[in-house]
Amino acid sequence: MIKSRAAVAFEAGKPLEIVEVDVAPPQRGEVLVRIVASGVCHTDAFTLSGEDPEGIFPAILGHEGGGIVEAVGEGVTELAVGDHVIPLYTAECRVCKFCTSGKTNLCQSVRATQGKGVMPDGTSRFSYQGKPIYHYMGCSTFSEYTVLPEVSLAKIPKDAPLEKVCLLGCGVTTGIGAVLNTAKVEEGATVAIFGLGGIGLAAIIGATMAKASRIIAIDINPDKFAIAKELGATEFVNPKEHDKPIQEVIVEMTDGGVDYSFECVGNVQLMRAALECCHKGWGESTIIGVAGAGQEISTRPFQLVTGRVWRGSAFGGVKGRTELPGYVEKAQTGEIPLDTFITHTMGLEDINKAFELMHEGKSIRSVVHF
Ligand code: NAD
Ligand code: AHE
Ligand code: ZN
Repeated sequence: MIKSRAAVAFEAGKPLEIVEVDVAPPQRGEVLVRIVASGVCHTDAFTLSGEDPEGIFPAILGHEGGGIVEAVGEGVTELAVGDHVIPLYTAECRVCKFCTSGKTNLCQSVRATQGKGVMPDGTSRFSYQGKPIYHYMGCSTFSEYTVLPEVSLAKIPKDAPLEKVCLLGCGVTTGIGAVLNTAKVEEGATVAIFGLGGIGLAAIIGATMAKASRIIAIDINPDKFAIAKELGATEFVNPKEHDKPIQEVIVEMTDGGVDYSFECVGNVQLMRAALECCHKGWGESTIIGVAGAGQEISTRPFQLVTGRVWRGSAFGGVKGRTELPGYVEKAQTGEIPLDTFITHTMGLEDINKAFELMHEGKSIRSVVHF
């Protein structure tokens, strides 16, 4: 057992508490990682709110981290002590039906136990005062030390700054990947992006990489427009400034609708608007936002009958172990400007401030340093 400073979510809706937890050694196929830094994603706040059907407490949240391998369990073959890694909430085992399908990044090798807050053997490596603390999304990066299956770690070059490339563990990769891998936006296409947090802004980068002709950035918080513009958005829409439904506004702006839209908020009404602002006959809408328990999407089936397509994207369709090193390289060359996303940094003791800043709409990404 080792001691680790961690921010524990003891109960839904309560601030995290910084305590010293016990971390058991990595078992067969597992790796102990020292987390150097972790971004705070809206999904952490979503689960903490109690809205996540898979939310389980007490747990150590966090899934956007960067760290260094501290120890490896028996049978670990591709990672060694000292390797730099990014934890993956979407594992990549390379042998399951999903990994070998060539159709999805949704590896299922550890997904069932991950969703129950435990390691593949059904137990937790974390405990506090002798009682188990659950893992979260297979990552638990709000802890100085965490344990993950080897298949849930992408090895990255040692010269990549972990306090920046940690953002590739979720938000930035998700937004870019949704545009390039899931929607496969092509040169000249028109794009609407709903929600300009870490995910939506990264989707703007993806649309810029794809050479979209118009990138319409939509948010109810106009403070987000400046960064959206810096990243390549060409038009800006605040739904609060319009009386008519936002899908009608976008359809009018684009002679019948956009080629591609992305919902990056997690609001089911907005998901409908994002679909319905797509062009008849070919427009495609990708849901990235995560909606709470019991929420459902709806639209007239006629929207689909007349050629619009509704799809979703998890981790941008990216296979983490294979593809994340390429994203890290793009960050290293400046093609993915991670600095633009990091609006705040703080020590673990101030992690609750990161949630406050997010809820107040003041941050894009807060990065917690250990
Ligand atoms: P964020 O809080 O940083 O940003 C959300 C943005 O949406 C804010 O700028 C906010 O002002 C804006 N917004 C809120 N209501 C709006 C409305 N009605 N119309 C327009 N804009 C509105 O969040 P984030 O970290 O960027 O995450 C966004 C969503 O993506 C969350 O639901 C998160 O859980 C989800 N997510 C999904 C994946 C995935 O793999 N599918 C990965 C990461 C995050
Ligand atoms: N646990 C929730 C769903 C949460 C969800 O949709 N998670 C996204 C990643 S959000 C990252 O910030 C995802 O990739 N899901 C795919 C998966 O396998 O979890 C629920 O509704 O139960
Ligand atoms: Zn996330």
